[in-house]
Amino acid sequence: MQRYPIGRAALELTSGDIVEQDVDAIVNAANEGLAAGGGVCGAIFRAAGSADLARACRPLAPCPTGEARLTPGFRLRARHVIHAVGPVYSRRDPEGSARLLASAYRSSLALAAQHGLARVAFPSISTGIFGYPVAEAAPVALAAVRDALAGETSVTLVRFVLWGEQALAAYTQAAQGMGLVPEG
Ligand code: AR6
Repeated sequence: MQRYPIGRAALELTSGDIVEQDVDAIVNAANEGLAAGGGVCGAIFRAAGSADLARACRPLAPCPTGEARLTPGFRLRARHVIHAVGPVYSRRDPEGSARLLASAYRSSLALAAQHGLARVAFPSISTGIFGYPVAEAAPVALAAVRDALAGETSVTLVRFVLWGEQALAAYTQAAQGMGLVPEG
């Protein structure tokens, strides 16, 4: 696990399963319909209780790409789930994809701040079923988080919980590339 101070907050990069995180909110890599899907979304629905989470999501849909919605966490350790919709990666429009991906992270952290939440865990949004290359997504994700943590916010911890060592390596390299210096 790597920990980077940013203003009065911290950014952590770790590998593991986001479903198990004991934080105020875990972020779901959602779809615009806020329906149960595969990947991290399927795992979150199963662990929270699919029927409860689906019932909470229904009135909040649709959630346009780049936006986020908050629900309770039900049976999860986390009290809340922030459902963020990243883009399906477009090879023809990587800049547009990056704008929407940054917006998904920004919207998630704005929602966390609106609700006074302190500790938020993210997966690597869009880099599974939505096909965003992780090496391209990592610097976009980290820059959006760094900018949000540098502003006025209740959020004191953002933890990326990455699925596998390859994703962790991509995010660690992106953090280095941005000049973030790990603690200790
Ligand atoms: N904990 C942390 N990360 C995980 C976990 C987990 N338990 N499981 C998978 N990942 P994806 P997307 C990683 O496909 O690309 C769904 O059907 C995974 O390795 O979950 O944003 C939704 O409903 C990858 O790096 O999300 C949408 O329709 C990352 O999480 C669509 O898929 C994101 O992969 C969203 O696709």
